[in-house]
Amino acid sequence: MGDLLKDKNILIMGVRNKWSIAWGIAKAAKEQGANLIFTYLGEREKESLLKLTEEMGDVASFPCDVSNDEELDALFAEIKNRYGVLHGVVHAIAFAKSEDLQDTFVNTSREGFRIAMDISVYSLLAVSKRARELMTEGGSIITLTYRGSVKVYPGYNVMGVAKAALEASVRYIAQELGGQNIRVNAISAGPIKTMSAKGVKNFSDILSIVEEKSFLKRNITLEDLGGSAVYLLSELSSGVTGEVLYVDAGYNNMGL
Ligand code: NAD
Ligand code: IMJ
Repeated sequence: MGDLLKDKNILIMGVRNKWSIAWGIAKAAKEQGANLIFTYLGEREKESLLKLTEEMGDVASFPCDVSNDEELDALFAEIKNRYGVLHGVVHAIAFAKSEDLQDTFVNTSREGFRIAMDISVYSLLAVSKRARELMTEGGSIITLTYRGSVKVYPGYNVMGVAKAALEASVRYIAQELGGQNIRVNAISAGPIKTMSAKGVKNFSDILSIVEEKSFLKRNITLEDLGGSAVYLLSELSSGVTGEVLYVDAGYNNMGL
C-alpha cells in the first residue's frame, strides 16, 4: 500500500476481464489509495467486472458505450452527482471490425475506417471534453497506444492509423487542457495477451521476438503497465504532458 493516489477519484474505462490492461492499472491505482469508478460495455462485461471488483470493496460501476453521446453524458452526470470532482481518467478502449484486422489495409471499408476512428480515437476527445468539467483540481488523463502507429505491423492496419491519430490527439488535447493543469499522456504498451490480442496471427511469435530482442529480454506485464500508469496519474509526473511513454521493455529502441 502507498498513498500516491490517496483521495483521487479515478475513472477506469476498458476492463473486460482480468487480463485487460485497464484491470492491471486499476489494481495498481487501488494499491495507491485511489477511489475507483469503472465503466463497462454491455451486460456481459458488467457481470465479469462486478465479479472482479467484488474483492475491491468500495467502487462504483456504470455502463458506457463510447460511441453513444447520451451514455457518455449520463456517465459524467452521475460522476458529478456522486463525487463532484474527478482527478484521473484511464482510457483503455479500442475497436476495429475484425475483418479490417485481417484483410489488406487498402481494402478497409469506409464504415470500418469510421468505426475504428470513432471508438478508438474520437472517444478520447469525447471523454476529455466531459472530464475537464469535473477536473476542477487539475487532473491526469491517460490512454493506451501501440507502436503500430509509427511502424507497420502486418494486420494491424486501420488500428495503426487510428493509434497515430490517437497519439496526435493526445498532443492537441494536452495543449488545450494544460492551462487547467490537466495533463494528457499515452502509454505505448508492448504486446500483451489480452482479448484484444486474441486471434492475432503469429501473436506468440511476436512475443518471442520481443523476449529475444528487447533490452530487458522479456515481455511486459500488467504490473509494469500499472506502475507506469500510477506514475502518469500521480503528482510524480507533474511536469509531463502530451507524451507517449513506451512501456515495452525497451523494444522500440532496438535497431536490429
Ligand atoms: P481488452 O479487450 O481487455 O480491452 C479493450 C476494451 O475496449 C474492452 O473492455 C472493450 O469492452 C472496450 N471497448 C471496445 N469498444 C467499446 C465501446 N464502444 N465503448 C466502450 N468500451 C469499448 O484489451 P486490452 O489489450 O486491455 O486493450 C486496452 C487498450 O490497450 C486498447 O486501446 C489497445 O489498443 C491497447 N493496447 C493493447 C496492447 C496489447 O498487446 N494487448 C498493446 C498496446 C496497446
Ligand atoms: C491487433 C491486430 C493485429 C496485430 C496486432 C494487434 N498486434 C498487437 C495487437 C501485433 C499487439 C493488439 N493491439 C495492440 C490492439 O490495439 C488491438 C486492438 C483491437 C483488437 C480487436 C480484436 C477483435 C475485434 N476487434 C478488435 N479491435 C481492436 O473484433
